[in-house]
Amino acid sequence: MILFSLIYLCILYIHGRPLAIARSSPPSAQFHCPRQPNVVLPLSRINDGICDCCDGADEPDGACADDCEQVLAAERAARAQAEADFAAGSQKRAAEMAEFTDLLKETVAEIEQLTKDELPRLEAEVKSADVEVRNAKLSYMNGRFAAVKATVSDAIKDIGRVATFEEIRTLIVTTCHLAGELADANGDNHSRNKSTCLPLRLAGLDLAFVWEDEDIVEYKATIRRAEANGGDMMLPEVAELLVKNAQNGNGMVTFGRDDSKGSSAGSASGSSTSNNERDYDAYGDDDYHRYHDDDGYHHDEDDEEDYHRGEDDGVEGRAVVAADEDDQGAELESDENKEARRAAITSSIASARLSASRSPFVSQANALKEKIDSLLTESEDNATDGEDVDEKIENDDEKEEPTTTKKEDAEEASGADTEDPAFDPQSLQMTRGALDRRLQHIQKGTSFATSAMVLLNALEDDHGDDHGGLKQDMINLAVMTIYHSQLGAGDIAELFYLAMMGSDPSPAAEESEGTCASIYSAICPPTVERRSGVELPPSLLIEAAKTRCGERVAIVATECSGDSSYLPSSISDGFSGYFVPQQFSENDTLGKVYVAMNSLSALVDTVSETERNKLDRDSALNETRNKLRNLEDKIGGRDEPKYGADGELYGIRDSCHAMESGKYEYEVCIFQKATQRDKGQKTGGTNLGLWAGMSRDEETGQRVMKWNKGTKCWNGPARSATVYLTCGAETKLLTADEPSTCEYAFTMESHIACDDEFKQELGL
Ligand code: MAN
Repeated sequence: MILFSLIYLCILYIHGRPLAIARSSPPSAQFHCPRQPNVVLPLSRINDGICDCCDGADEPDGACADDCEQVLAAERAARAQAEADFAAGSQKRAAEMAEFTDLLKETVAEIEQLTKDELPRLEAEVKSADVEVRNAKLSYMNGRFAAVKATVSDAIKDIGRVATFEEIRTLIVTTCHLAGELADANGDNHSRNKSTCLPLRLAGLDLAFVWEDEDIVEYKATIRRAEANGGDMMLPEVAELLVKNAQNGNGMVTFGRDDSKGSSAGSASGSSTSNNERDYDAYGDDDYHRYHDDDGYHHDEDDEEDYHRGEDDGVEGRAVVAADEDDQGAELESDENKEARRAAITSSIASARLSASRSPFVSQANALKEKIDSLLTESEDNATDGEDVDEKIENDDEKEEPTTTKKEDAEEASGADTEDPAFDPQSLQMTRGALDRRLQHIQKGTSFATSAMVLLNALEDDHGDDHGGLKQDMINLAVMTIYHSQLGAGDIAELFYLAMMGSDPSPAAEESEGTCASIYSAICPPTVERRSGVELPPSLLIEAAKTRCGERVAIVATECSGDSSYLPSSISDGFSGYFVPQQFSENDTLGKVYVAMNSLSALVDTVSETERNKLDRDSALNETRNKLRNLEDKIGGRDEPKYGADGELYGIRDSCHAMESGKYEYEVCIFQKATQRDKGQKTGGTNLGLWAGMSRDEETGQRVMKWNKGTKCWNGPARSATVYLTCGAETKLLTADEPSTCEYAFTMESHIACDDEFKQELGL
């Protein structure tokens, strides 16, 4: 209260004489100015030569002039002003507080209604929408499982019974192989993981299991299964993945926890780089030859022997690696074991008939590339020698169609190549590019096949001695891998025949190795084999094989008959016996096998519908939550109301108040920041701090507003500002000061300070 009194005293001191001294209960020895009952002087002020009383009663007679009329008038005017200010200010204050009270009442009621009724209702709706989504996904999954089951039993009928384990395994691996080539040819990037056999992964999902931690350095993977009565994985997890893929259509495919990693997970665990990834990226570079011989494929007879499986179920002959693992019973696998497993896989793929059928193309392509490179280098050399090749290249560049690079004349071919008038660097580059692209397809095929081996080995390990279960899984996987491979019946028919031929190279194949004799000489004309009364391959594939033979045998004959010293002008399909796999088309005979899979779209639609509903429910809930937040903001929060306990700051919320002082203009904004600017400066300025709240001085009861954490003072504290409030009709800054460097003090009058305490203080 002392401060209040002091301020009031200041106001009432005019003409060097006090107008009144408020509220001082006079101690015994005091002097009362007779005309001014409120002016009470200590005795020391008597006869001190200063005229305190307006009539000079505190000094000897005649020492002071009597200016009581003036002083008392000013005192009356000041008091009248204070009373008027208080009347206006307190009225305004009361009105604002009443407005706030109404607002508070209304808003709190609304908040309560939302919190008690609407929010729980919406939350329940979201929850049940969630359940609906989950159920829809599960029913999609079950529908899919049923469709897969129907597909497999339709597709396989008795074939599964008569086909050997090894045949089924080969079919899966080769399907992956061709799927890799096809994916690369289509420029597919459906998975972030580019080297894993995606169709096999998806087939796994269709059977409710996923492979994880596939490692193409260590050639290992693990399996997680979802089973209704347990398993390592929850069925909803599988449902989630299946639905995601179904909804994405041809978009990004997802197949489990590790689908975002490269399949080269192992590269992180050791210093060795993922060789498959590197081979894939740099096919034809030196890296490639580390794992492949000059044909492009690595052969290792010993390893190959190790890898062969028993004819009937193949399980007895499981890779020696796995058997050794059991013997050791050790967690840590020996380096030899790893190496053996690696060798078993690489050699098995390299020696497969499918790979062998690519060998002539690979060696021919590499030879041609070398030739093209040397021609191009020579042409560059000649050009720098100042010959007219430059000009010729420029002219050629302008031609719309590249000219043929095929040598017209065998003599010329054996002679000075660079002087060949038909020489066209641009065309050579295109040929080289076409060769590279195909080599890359082939490499991706090898990657996928390797992946298939790794994944299938993991499956075998997972089954342990359950040979029957393993074979059943393999049959199911074969059917579904074919489905996901997107390969047409022609290619699948070829693979079926290849699988039925077994893994021992046929005499014909051995003879033709490295030559352009294609697999068609082994397959065509297609024959039917009967095993225990079952025809192999199934009739629709025989038809497809017949068509394929019809299309290809003649092409192979032409494409393989050319003189290998010629540079072809373009690389046609079938060049050196290599045909890019063909994608499943709408009228494909294989379509019949997979009709059940097409009946699932309604279930996917249901999932999407429930998801849309869930999104709607989510946004309704969010809307209400936002509404609640806004309502709470409106009343300044519920727990620590920013407008003060009685809401007195509500009336001046977010208002800014400025004044000039010295060479600066100061501005303080309620709930915002305080700023110092040079006079005339419109924007920017020095930050004196952010709003830090209003409190009451414990001793004086005066309202004090604070801003702190402003711009740091050079060699001093962060700037801060303090505003001392007193009652006034308007809210405005009265004084500005910097009592201590970078600490700013202001006085302000505002109606918000016109409360009952102030009234009492002034004795109004
Ligand atoms: C500026 C202003 C002053 C302050 C000095 C401190 O000039 O903010 O108010 O005292 O900086 O260096």
